[in-house]
Amino acid sequence: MHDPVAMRALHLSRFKAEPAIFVAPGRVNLIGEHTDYAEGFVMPAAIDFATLAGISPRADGKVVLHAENFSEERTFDAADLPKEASKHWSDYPLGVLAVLAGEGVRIPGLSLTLWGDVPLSSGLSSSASVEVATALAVTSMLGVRYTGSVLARLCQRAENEFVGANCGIMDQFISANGAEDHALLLDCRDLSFKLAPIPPHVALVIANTMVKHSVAGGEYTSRRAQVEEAAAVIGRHRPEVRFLRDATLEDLARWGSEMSPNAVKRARHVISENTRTVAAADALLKGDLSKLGRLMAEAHRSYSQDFEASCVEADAMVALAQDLPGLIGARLTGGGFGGCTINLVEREHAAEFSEELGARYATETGIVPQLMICHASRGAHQEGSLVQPGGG
Ligand code: GAF
Repeated sequence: MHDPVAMRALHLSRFKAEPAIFVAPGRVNLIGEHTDYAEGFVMPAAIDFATLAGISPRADGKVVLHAENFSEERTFDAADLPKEASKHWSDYPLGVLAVLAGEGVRIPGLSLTLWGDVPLSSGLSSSASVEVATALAVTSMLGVRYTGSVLARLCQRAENEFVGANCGIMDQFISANGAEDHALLLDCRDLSFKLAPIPPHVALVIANTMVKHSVAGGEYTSRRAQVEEAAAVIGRHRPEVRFLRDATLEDLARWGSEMSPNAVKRARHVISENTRTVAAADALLKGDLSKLGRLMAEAHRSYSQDFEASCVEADAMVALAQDLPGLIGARLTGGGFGGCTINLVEREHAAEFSEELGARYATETGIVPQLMICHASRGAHQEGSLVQPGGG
């Protein structure tokens, strides 16, 4: 688990300066996959795993970035920061600095230590947590205060415009705005959201298939293109439809023949997933956990069969969980093609569930998975402070 005392000691010994420390969590998405860039709904929760950023000003005009996870330091001139990514971990903090600079923020000399325990390439948004931790650290040092929504947009732009990954808003938004013990139903059109409490007897059991996931990969991009193709075809007939958020299954039945077969399947997933996500939030708010579990099962089927974003290992992880004690619902979470499944599990069974699922998965696939029993945690904040960037 992340340790602010260790972060302080690390930054002090490396930079001989007292850091202010910021925390930004990773996330797990309960339901609502590949709907964010279709201006639809998602329902993620922030998790216990996070990136910590220690920051202090420097008088020499340098920006020094140290990533403890990679035991590596990079130094730049604050007045002449890179304008392009170099496929290196520093792209994420540099992307944030580039976007802030583009917004007219003058980037001063600073030392930034980054350390995180969000498993990398696992679909738990380690990149978003680095971006949000960096953005909050830098803006706080400068005395600039952004709302959580603005901070999230800036970080999404860092990823889209600098890193070059065409992601939506979900990951950065939940990292900035997560709330302890709550899932967050986000309307990705206007960034309005509703918090839904996760009952104390429910644990979030995250099961890492150990199959590497990346949003920078071609599959994420091609799925997004197919979703956009479907929206464009429907929009030719109903110009008010610019995103699949506004399309219906009837639209798809009428005009699907004008699309590629893949676009039809991807659209069927996105349109039905939007409906499921809103229904899932309603079920959670009403305490109807069996309905929530059924919706998660449907969501996984749709993600696997229509969106074709699952993989053999993730399908196995979901199937193997089905008859284990305490399971409420299981599905592949995040951008797809590997990564983790999310299992909502009765807390009293969570330890036994995790152990048994891990053993079954190892026997079936020959891969030793990582099982994490998590709870929904608060979004980005300064260590020791109760204040969050806040919604709006
Ligand atoms: C990744 C992206 F970064 C998100 O924006 C979202 O599209 C998700 O995949 C799929 O729901 O995490």
